Amino acid sequence: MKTVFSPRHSDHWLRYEYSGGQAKPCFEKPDRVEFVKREILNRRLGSILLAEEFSLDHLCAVHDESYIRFLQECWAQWVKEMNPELDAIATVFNRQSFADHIEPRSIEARLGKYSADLTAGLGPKSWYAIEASAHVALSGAKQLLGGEKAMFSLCRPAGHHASAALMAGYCYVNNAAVAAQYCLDQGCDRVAILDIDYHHGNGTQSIFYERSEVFVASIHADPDQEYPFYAGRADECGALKGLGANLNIPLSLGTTAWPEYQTALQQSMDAIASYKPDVLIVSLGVDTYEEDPISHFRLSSDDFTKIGKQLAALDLPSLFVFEGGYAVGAIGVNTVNVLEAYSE
Ligand code: SP5
Ligand code: ZN
Repeated sequence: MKTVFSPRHSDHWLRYEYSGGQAKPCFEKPDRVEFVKREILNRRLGSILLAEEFSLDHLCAVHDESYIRFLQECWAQWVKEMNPELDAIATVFNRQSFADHIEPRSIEARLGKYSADLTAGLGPKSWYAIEASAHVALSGAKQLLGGEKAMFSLCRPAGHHASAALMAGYCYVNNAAVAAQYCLDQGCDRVAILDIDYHHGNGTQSIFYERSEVFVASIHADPDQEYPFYAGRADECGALKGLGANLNIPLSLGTTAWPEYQTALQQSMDAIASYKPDVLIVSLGVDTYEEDPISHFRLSSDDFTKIGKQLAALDLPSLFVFEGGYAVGAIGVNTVNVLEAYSE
């Protein structure tokens, strides 16, 4: 299978991430995708293509225009009003609705309007990486619709925590959602998204929650115990026209190993098969790995091979979009283990 990549990912890096009341070195760092790329070359998974350029309209098809404008303008305004030596990050949040219709003037207020947490800041050139990551996803979708059986979009930054007008959890533009909407715009009737990142794909869920043309399934750590905490429960099934088109399978932290995971995977695949999508988009995070530094599932490297084999049995045109995974030593092996089932 072919991979799409953009070297522009390295334009995005932050000085710190905040958790447990502390500023720490970032788990989400540029190395991550370089390790994956190296493993793709070593194992000869297939050729690596550079992302094509696409119009911003494809991003605005799932995100508010004002939010995309904010992402583009943020750094320049941060430099004028705040400290150019530090990451642009929110310190105040809009949790009341009085100002919802207002585009705030100050960068502090804009950051707060468009952030859900402290783990999505922006650096000097972050926007270029964010835009390129969406282009990586769009290029993969374009190749898929052009007749490829399966594609891998090696996106960074990740996307699945980003909703229509909120950045969160290392995510800015929802790459999988942008790709799904592109497939619909190009003539697909139904798209399924399967999110197998350790964390619930709350951004993806929220974008498609009231729509029937995109079925969203997610297998993830129980939000009673894990980020993103405020979404991902089994009783969230979609609303209005989207009722029945959202499936959450939360699993317990600490105890989830292959037997439990395999059952959940099969359950999500059965639901996807009966939805009969034209294409499948897999939000592929490998932070379900037993040695992941911020996660608590117990999948081994061999288990990722089993995931790939099981998914391939769906026999759907499939676009893999890269999301999380922070055990950099094994991130390449685990990712390629999933994808290998699709190599010719
Ligand atoms: C794309 C993706 O995987 N985003 C994940 C965002 C997770 N953010 C919350 C992380 C909380 C980490 N707690 C760390 C405890 C380390 N001992
Ligand atoms: Zn994750």
